[in-house]
Amino acid sequence: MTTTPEPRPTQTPYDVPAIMAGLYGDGIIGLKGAFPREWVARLGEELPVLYREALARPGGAVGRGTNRHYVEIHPEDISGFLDLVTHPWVRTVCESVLGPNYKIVEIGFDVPNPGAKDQPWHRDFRAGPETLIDRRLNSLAFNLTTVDVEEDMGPFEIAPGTQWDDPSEYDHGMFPPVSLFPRYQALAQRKLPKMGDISVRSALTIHRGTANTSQKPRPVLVLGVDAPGAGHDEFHDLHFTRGYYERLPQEVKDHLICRVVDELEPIVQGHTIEGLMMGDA
Ligand SMILES: O=C(O)CCC(=O)C(=O)O
Repeated sequence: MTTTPEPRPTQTPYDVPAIMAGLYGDGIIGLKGAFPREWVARLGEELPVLYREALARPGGAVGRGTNRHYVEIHPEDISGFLDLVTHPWVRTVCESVLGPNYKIVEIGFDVPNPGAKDQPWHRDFRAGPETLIDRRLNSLAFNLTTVDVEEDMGPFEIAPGTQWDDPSEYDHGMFPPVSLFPRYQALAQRKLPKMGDISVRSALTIHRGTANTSQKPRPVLVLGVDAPGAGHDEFHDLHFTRGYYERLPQEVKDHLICRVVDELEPIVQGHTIEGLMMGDA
C-alpha cells in the first residue's frame, strides 16, 4: 500500500530548467561522478552473479540480440538500491519531469557481451497519446554503467531529439524503417560513460547498443520511473520482502509501485522487445 505525497516545491541544488530542457530537447542528460568508483565496483561484482543465476533460470534473462541480454532484478538483490533512488539528482530529475508523485516501476540491467552486434535503432516501448498528442514525457530510464566504457565495447548510441518523431511508419510503434536510419546515423551521439556517471533518457529517444568488438562485457543498470498512470508497471514485477520494505524510508515507499511478499519470487521477464530478439541491424 503506497500513499500519495502532497506536491511541494522542490529544494534542490540542481538546475531544474536545464534538466527539463535536456530531457525535452535532446532526450538524454547525465551527471558525471554521481557515485564513487568503489560503490560502482561493488555493483559491478553483484551483477555478474545475478546474470549467471538469471541465465540458468527459464525466462530469467531476455535476449536483446546476439550476445546481449536484459535481466530484471529485485531491488534488494543489489546493495546500492537505496543510495540510487535517494540520490538527490535522481530525485530532482524525477520530480522535475514526472512530478512529485513519480513511481519507480523497474530495475534491471543490460549486458552487451563480446560479439554483440549493432542493434536496430529503436524505442523501448510505443509512445502513447500523452507524448504524441499532449507532448509530455511520462517515463524515464536511468542508466548507470559498471565499467569505464571504451570505443570497442559497443557503446550506447542515441539520436537526440527523436523522442518527438512521428512513429506512424515504425514497426510495432518502436522500430523505424531502415529508410530512416540515415537520419539517426547523422544525429547519433556515442556515449562513453565512466564508472560513477549516471544518465537519464526518455526511452522514446531513438537509440541502440552497438557492436562489442572487445573481450569485455559492458553491463549497465537500468532504473525505470513513470509519471502516475503511465502504466509501465504492467510489464514489470517489482517486489520486496516484508523486512526489507519495512526498513525503507517512507519517502522511498511513496514512490514505489510494488508487491510486498514473504519470500522473493523469481522474476519472469515481462518486458520483451520482440524486434531485438529476432535479429541485429
Ligand atoms: O546497449 C545498451 O546500453 C542499450 C541496449 C538497448 O537499447 C536495448 O537492449 O533495448
